[in-house]
Amino acid sequence: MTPHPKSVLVLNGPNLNLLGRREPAVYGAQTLADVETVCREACRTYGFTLDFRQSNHEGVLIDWIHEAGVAQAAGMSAGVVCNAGAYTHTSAALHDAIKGAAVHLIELHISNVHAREAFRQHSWLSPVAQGVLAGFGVNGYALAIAALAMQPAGSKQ
Ligand code: CA2
Repeated sequence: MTPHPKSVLVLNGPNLNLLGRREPAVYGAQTLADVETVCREACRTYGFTLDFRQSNHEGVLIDWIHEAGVAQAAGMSAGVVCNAGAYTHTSAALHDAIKGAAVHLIELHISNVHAREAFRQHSWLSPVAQGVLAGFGVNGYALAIAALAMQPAGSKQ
């Protein structure tokens, strides 16, 4: 019997709905709809289904991470790709949610946060993420989905 395809949840945090409309020198000209297309293609390549979401609200992102933990425990989710936007640098609550839900989560940034202002160089997510990708533009989302595809089944990495 063919196994049910696993889903990948791609979470986008505050202000990412503005992508492509402001600050193209930092974030490029592609919109969030273009990012969704990049993710959809990558998911098709690896046989995942895509669940693509954006919220400007911390609590909503936390609820979605809890949901992903339940889906992962049921064997239905390959993991989460999360661009938490500026909450990356401020949110102990997101740190606790990722840890509590025990999700495979890849932290993603479009820009190279380490080459920018000092406040962007601390992340509350990195200590509880499986890995971190930054500075590859919107193609970083495809790289993150590839990384989820390469993790061994049942891996706790
Ligand atoms: O590089 C990234 O992907 C960031 O996560 C983007 C966040 C920023 O706070 C992080 O330090 C790095 C900002 C997302 C807001 O995106 C905008 C896009 C266009 C115009 C204004 C904001």
